[in-house]
Amino acid sequence: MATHSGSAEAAYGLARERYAALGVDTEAALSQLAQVALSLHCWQGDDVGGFENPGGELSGGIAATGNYPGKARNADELRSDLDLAYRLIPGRHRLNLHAIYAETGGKKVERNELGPEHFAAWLDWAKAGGHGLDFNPTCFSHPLAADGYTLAHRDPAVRQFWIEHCIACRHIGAHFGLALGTPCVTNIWVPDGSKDTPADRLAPRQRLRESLDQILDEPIDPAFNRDAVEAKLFGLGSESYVAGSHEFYMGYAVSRPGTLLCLDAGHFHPTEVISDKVSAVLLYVDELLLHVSRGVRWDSDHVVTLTDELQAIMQELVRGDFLGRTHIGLDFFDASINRVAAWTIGARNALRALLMALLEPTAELRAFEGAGDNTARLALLEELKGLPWATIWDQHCRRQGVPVGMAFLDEIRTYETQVLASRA
Ligand code: RNT
Ligand code: ZN
Repeated sequence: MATHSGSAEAAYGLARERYAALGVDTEAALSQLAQVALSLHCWQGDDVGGFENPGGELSGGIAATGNYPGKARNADELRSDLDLAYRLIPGRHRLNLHAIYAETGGKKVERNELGPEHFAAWLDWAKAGGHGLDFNPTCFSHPLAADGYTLAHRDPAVRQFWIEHCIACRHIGAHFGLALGTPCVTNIWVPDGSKDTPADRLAPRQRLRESLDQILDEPIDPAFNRDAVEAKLFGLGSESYVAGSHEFYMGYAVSRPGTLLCLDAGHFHPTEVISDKVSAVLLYVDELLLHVSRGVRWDSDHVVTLTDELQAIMQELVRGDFLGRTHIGLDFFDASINRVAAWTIGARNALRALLMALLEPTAELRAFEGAGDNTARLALLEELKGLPWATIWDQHCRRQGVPVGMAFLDEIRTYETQVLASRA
């Protein structure tokens, strides 16, 4: 054991020297990394089911495919699964809740009547575990969302219901922010769109704008709650038109100061990347919410892997000094693998990519670029990919008291046998 940790320390020492030779301080990178809180999405734990209507159908143009055993059936099981994921992810992280994860004690509570009391157990749990909370109205999987429209619906009564739901959610968010001493980001995403070519692309957008204005009318102290809006390109059943497109929400957030723009990595054309949008958008909005996800063909919700784009996103946040203006959330739902592993693998990858970015000699790269030496810029960027960043990552895991390397999977396997296997 002593020899093992001795050799780990020695490996770290050598890796640290390699980086020091490039002018990179690995200790500074590790302390910065330790301060970044990811917002883990609760909905990976139960395939976006929620507890409002057990066994209810997921709608809104999103789908979780797979039937891996052990899905959480209630909030206690979901919290237990989350606790394990947090024990396997270095650092202290937030939880991103959806309104359908309310606990109403078996009583039917309409979504426009939800209040902080329906999230009391989540709040206690967050306090005990040191997790900040973020929140989302659930404008799908509901009879009043069955025809694919909510805030942009042509029926004013349907619109009103969803407006009231979103207002209730902002209040719940503010309650979380006040209670936990860290602002809650409440993110509005609506599925509104149409399968086939609409004759009127304008009217639903006008209605969506009007609904959002009503929702955001009441000022709330940003120390407690911050509002974000999330665009999408298309979904299942909204292939031809989505009212809340990128241009729609970009314009909305810019024209309504204080509104955060949410960029979901899976909500653009397949070759369009959000890494290139960060520096453009942050010229015009104060803060960003990211839904770090991975699109594969038509689907946008695969577990985050260590792709070029994930690295590019994190590089942009570090190079632009944008970490203080960016809330990093994860958004994927894969029901074909162990769900705790999905969270753990995705979150660890996001942090690994962030570490790689923090280990970059940005000043030197910019000096090459400034001098017009693009040859050296390319050479150094490629050299960096082979540097021992994984050794620095292992050191981070050790210091943060989480498993190093594949050892995290052993803990998940044990949990699978002892806990998940008994869930019907
Ligand atoms: C859907 C959006 C949205 C959802 C969650 C469940 O396409 O990405 O963020 O994933 O609200
Ligand atoms: Zn999203």
